Amino acid sequence: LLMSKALRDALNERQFVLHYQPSVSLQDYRITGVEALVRWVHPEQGLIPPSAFVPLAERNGLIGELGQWVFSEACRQAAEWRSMGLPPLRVAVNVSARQFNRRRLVAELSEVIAKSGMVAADLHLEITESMMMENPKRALTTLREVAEMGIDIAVDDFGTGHSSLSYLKDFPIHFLKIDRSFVMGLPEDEDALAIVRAIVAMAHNLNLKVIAEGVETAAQRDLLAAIGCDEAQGYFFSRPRRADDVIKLLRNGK
Ligand code: G
Ligand code: G
Ligand code: MN
Ligand code: NA
Repeated sequence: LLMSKALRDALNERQFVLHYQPSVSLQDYRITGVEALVRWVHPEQGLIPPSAFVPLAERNGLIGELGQWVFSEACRQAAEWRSMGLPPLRVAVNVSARQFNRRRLVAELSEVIAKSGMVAADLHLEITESMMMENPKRALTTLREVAEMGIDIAVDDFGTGHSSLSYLKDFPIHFLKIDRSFVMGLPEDEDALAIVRAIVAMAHNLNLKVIAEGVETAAQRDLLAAIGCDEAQGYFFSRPRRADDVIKLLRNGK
């Protein structure tokens, strides 16, 4: 309850910041985009990670307002990067289950995009398999509306949910993000490698692109590139960083 009140106050006082983790092409190692990750800038405790407050915000209903702030800040930042004449950079935003089920999601998104002046195609949404499976009919309608706005959709933590694969052919999905748990065991773990290979082959047959998450070593990067995985993200390339540090990375061209 105390924490709920603190989070309520934090929203009123806008005590949040987005950090951005780059993803790179495995063909030329250029930066393709960034994933926005929210942090709570607590006046006494400093930076608090999303794992410590996003689940709470889901439970107490503050996720709508928090998610709305994340959208508007990510879009504002995307428009700013565009205006600086940087190479096109997509900004991926995580959407949580309760936020995804809000009836106002699509209306809020178009409002935020219009207000920011950003290019809708620069925005990606990351959703999970379980979010699509909870109410597939409704999810399909929502995702179609989102895709019609020009926003690409990525399936986050792919391979960890309990879901059928049939949604992959019916839903407007553009990217699969291979969960870190599969990448972690590479290159030694032959079973993990078999799964990663299968995901990449299936995705490409369905015309989807694949992003490997949690890449921490050059050996993992090289193996994923050899398999034909399209993009990678992880500490090997960069930790999540502040917006001004993203600029530095882009200007250095790596
Ligand atoms: O940055 P970190 O490693 O602590 O992120 C942990 C989790 O928090 C990830 O699963 C990520 O999807 C989630 N997360 C980060 N930012 C946001 C956000 O803005 N909205 C939602 N719903 N989840 C987020
Ligand atoms: O669930 P989601 O994929 O949105 O979570 C992203 C989270 O993964 C972030 O909290 C981010 O800090 C973390 N992360 C990103 N890259 C790596 C990595 O290379 N290794 C580990 N252990 N965590 C990572
Ligand atoms: Mn994510
Ligand atoms: Na993920």
